[in-house]
Amino acid sequence: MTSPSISQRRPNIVFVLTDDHAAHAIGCYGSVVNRTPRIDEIAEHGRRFDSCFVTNSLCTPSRAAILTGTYSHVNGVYSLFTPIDASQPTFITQLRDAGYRTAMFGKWHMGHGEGHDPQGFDHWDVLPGQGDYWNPVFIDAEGRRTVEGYATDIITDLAIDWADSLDGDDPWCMLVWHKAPHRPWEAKPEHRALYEDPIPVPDTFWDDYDTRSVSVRRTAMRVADHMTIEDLKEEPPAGMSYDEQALWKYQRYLRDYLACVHSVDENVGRLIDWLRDRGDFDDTLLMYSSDQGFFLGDHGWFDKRLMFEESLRMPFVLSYPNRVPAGGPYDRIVTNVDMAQTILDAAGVEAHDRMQGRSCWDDIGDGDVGGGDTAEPVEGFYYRYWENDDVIHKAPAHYGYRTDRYKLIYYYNDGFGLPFTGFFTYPPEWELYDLEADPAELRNVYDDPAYAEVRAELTAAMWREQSRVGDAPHPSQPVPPGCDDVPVATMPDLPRYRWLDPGPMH
Ligand SMILES: [Ca+2]
Repeated sequence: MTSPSISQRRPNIVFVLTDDHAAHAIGCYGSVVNRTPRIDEIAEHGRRFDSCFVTNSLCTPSRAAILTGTYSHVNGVYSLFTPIDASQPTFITQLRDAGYRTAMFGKWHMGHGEGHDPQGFDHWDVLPGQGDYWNPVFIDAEGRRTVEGYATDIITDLAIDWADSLDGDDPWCMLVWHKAPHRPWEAKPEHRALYEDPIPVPDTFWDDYDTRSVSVRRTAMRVADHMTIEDLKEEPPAGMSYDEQALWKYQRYLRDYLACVHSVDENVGRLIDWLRDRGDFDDTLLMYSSDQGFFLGDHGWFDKRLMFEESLRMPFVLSYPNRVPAGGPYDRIVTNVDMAQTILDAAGVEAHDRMQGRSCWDDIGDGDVGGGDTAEPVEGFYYRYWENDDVIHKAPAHYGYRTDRYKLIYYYNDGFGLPFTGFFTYPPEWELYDLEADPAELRNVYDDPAYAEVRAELTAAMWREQSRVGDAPHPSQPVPPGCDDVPVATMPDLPRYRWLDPGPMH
């Protein structure tokens, strides 16, 4: 890797990450339910990633993957209940070692206390756990305090105040990581009023799950059946049929969700305006993403966790006008594991040897800063959701492999005793989707003889990719034909329920 020339100023970096913001609730991704002019503005001046995916569709594990540039089985953050060992190398520690000043504001959600609080930051100021929308408590190195106001505004205020307080020319990087638009979607009243009109209902809202696995049918993430009074804020009106009530809940859910997004968009606009006022917009790497996607009534669901597109796809837009020519959508597959190395490459800073991703900087930057070799596009990526059958969402543990056209999923339905997983195991099941013939993923073709060859190829490709990233297959999965020579990783030493194993994690 070559170093940047001395005349090139290293970029300041602003990374805005939201929680559960689906790409299909962003204007530039073609949303039919809302508009987000300020997030779109980043894409207009830079690039929009159309095939950015999460490798474990859950908040805490995705954050750990983004920071460390590694998969869950390497960073040890499998679920919501496996706090991070915050001493791991991250893109933040790499930047700091290279002279960057670093800060973190907002939602951390990877554990608190010794060993789990943020590390590698000159300054951090975060919400405890999920945090509150209104008058939230913040934790910093000094302790806890309550800040009056609305979380999305406050997080932006804290970030701007910190950067404005810096003297000198050394570059800086700040993470502006919002709680919004996470459940329970407590919006500002004036924003809620913007979404009172009936919101379009997704075509798949009444999905009957025909041909889909029992594993998927068991999930407790249906708008009609599993939204709580805290989500809905009030009981549905009396006298409604089941279907009418489902639609009422959908409207209520989307109204509040989109109103929370509205505040996010406004605050992204505040950051853009602030950067422009400082004369720094063209020379700043400004990124917007979310820790995963979200079901917005698609397949009748809310929440995430599954490999279906709405949950799997991450919105990701970035601008850096002095180095990234504004271009069309970037179509190649990238994942949250790739973000750390892409950021480091943009800054001309070496990645840590342990990082498992690939930088796509040479595809989008002007080539003068990073200097790595342009990477060949990957054929597919590996995914694994570990939090099996938790008591609330009942989502199955599974792994899978997605290419541009196909998606193979193996539901192994086993929690290994990981904290907060269910105690039951269920028979393994497979799903296979042809995204070209069936973009809505309504037809599982795993048992369709017409797909036998595709199925065999994908099963082998997944086995190889799982091996390449060092993860272990579930013992129930047979070795695919032709894969006898592929090395199989051993299972990592998993954290378990405290009473099952009082050992390493707690
Ligand atoms: Ca999330």
